[in-house]
Amino acid sequence: RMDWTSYHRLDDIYGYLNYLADTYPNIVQLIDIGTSYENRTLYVVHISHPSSIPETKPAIWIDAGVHAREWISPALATYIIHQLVEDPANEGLLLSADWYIMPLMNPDGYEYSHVKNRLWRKSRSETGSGKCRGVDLNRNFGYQWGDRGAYVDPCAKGFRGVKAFSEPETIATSNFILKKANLIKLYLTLHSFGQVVLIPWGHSATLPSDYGDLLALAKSATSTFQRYKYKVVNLATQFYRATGTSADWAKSIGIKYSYTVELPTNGFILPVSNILPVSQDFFPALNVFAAEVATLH
Ligand code: 0X9
Ligand code: ZN
Repeated sequence: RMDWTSYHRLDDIYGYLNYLADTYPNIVQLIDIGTSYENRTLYVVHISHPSSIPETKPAIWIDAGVHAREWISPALATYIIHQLVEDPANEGLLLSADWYIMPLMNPDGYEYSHVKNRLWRKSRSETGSGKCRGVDLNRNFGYQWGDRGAYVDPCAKGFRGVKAFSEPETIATSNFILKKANLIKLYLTLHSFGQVVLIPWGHSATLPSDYGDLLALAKSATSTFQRYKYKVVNLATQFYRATGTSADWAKSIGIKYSYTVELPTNGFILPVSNILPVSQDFFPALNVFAAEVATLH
């Protein structure tokens, strides 16, 4: 039904999500949370144990495909969905937590990167009369929006949009997360590239008061990796400052553990032979994350 030996088009990915929801209705719920600028459905896959009483467990949110060209990100997200749903060996992960996984936050940009411009980053919305399209969805979230590392120029790769949450993709995502905010204990956003786990804040060099907890959990999670070595660093002081990012917003609404993951290796165009190794290497970290959120409840 799906494989991790090639990068799939949006229709394939959405077909697979629908197949899972039809085949495993007691585990998978496919939630339509809105539509993109070009009217594509925005899906969140809710995965829970069949014996779970709804909305009682701590939840883990994972999003992917925020930036169109970072194809390894949705590929890993679909791999995680596959493992959680289709491999009974991972039942424990469903007992520890509920999972909300959004494999493609930016479906319009993803399709555009397949058919027109492989290195497209942003969404595809049109702003005013200018000829440049697209908003950087990772500069459009409504916390400390519109400051450092986020651009006013619609032609910039880091264009922040005309206001916070100006884009249908960021509004739909944030509204959904807000509805579940009391349950979601871990926010993970998958990007590429760099092999690094990034800890808030990204907008300012101040560290959150529980920075030590975030650092410890990230170190413990990345210690499961066998093949690729990841660093764990603070965004603003050890990476680069940026405002309006989804991970800062998630932290700001009270989700304790909020991380941006930059997947391997050293370019946006990652050969298909890497998809499975990157995914298999990453998956065991979820055991560490799930075990921690289970204690927060
Ligand atoms: O710039 C981004 O949005 C992310 N990197 S990427 O190459 N995937 O585009 C990193 C965002 C991390 N946040 C901050 N630096 N504040
Ligand atoms: Zn990115």
